[in-house]
Amino acid sequence: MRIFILGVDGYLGWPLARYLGARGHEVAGCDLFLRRKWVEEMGSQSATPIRTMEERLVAFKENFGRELIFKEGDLRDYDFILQFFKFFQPEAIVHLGEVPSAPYSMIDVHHCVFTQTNNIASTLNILYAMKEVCPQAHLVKLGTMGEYGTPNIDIPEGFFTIEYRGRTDTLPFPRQAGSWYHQTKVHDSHNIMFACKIWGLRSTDIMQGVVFGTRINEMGDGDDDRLLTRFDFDQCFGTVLNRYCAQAVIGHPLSPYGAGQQKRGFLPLRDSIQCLTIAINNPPQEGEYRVFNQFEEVYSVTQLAQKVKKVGDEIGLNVDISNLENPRIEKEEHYYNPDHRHLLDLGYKPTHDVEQELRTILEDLLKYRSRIEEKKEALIPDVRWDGTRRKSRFLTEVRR
Ligand code: USQ
Repeated sequence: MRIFILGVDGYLGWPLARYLGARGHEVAGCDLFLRRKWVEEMGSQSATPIRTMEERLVAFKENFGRELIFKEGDLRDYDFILQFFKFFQPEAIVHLGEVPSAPYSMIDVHHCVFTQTNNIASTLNILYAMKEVCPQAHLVKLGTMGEYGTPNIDIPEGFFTIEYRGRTDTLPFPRQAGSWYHQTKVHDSHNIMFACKIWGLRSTDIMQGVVFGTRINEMGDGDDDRLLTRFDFDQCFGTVLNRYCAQAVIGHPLSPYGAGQQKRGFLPLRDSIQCLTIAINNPPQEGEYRVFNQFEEVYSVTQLAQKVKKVGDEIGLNVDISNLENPRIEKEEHYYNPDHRHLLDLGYKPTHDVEQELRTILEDLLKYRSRIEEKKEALIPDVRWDGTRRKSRFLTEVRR
């Protein structure tokens, strides 16, 4: 299949390209390398020493015996997307090319407006380019479980049937996002659903939980360092469990925020790549907009801190947990019960052994301990949802 990955230089994009390349697919991708710049703006770096795209492309060819067709470009530039689609004629398009960080979007008005315009405009450009060039292609769009928020009822996969004043309909489940970033994904979902309805496009909107991990099940892992994906731990681009692992290897206490009973769906990186591939291999019908809730299991952030402590202590790290004042405005104790059947029905085999996964991450990160140590200040969270405090470095202009 000809598969186009938008955001191919990222945490998910790069391993997905490898996974698909190793399975004989023709892969093309684009990126503007903004993630590298944003992490630098946060005073941080990837714990894993990632290579330049030039080096990655050489390693890709050597490992998988085929080229990854790559172009640097901006998804806000309609003509760039249009020309690349015309050239490559994709059958599946995986859109991972958005700002992925809630805290980054909450820094100030500039970061908020940048996140919203970047994410929403990119998706609209992709939808229009699909309509013009490849209306039969399948858009796999990365959304987030955070679109739903934390309602006091079960969460279905996208839609639910509701009776109101004696009448019944199947409607999108209410979205109650918890950051400007999460709101962008809500807006994208509405725009994609509308494009499917009016133009007959087909799309899978992935409500993904929080991803963690350093590896996927693929050749090159551990053997060829040039194929490593990034691993962020700073307050904006490090997800909670990855941050815990980075904290554990440098002897920094793990940092559940507030009461620490916030629950989320979590999944290892290898499961995320497996699930995206399942979605690609099972496209929806023409005009169909469908939603997959993509996670392995629900945990509270305290349960996960305890798991990291257990595994860390077993390998001699002597891990402490120290709850921090919560910089976010969010429920710290709540009901959380989202469905996640669609991917299992299509053959998703979850990695249930989270502790083994954590052991692998910690062992991988121990090799790069000095890189985390060097940027450990970036672990400290001071982007607050109420906007009251921020370090002077965030006053710099948003990098574009
Ligand atoms: N948290 C802590 N301690 C930390 C960092 C975070 O307790 O050191 C808490 C947060 O307050 C939150 C939870 O952990 O309650 C998750 O935070 P996170 O930073 O891991 O994840 P989030 O901001 O929700 O965003 C991440 C990804 C985003 C994706 C989302 C999926 O960055 O791209 O959309 O996970 S979900 O959380 O299901 O919406």
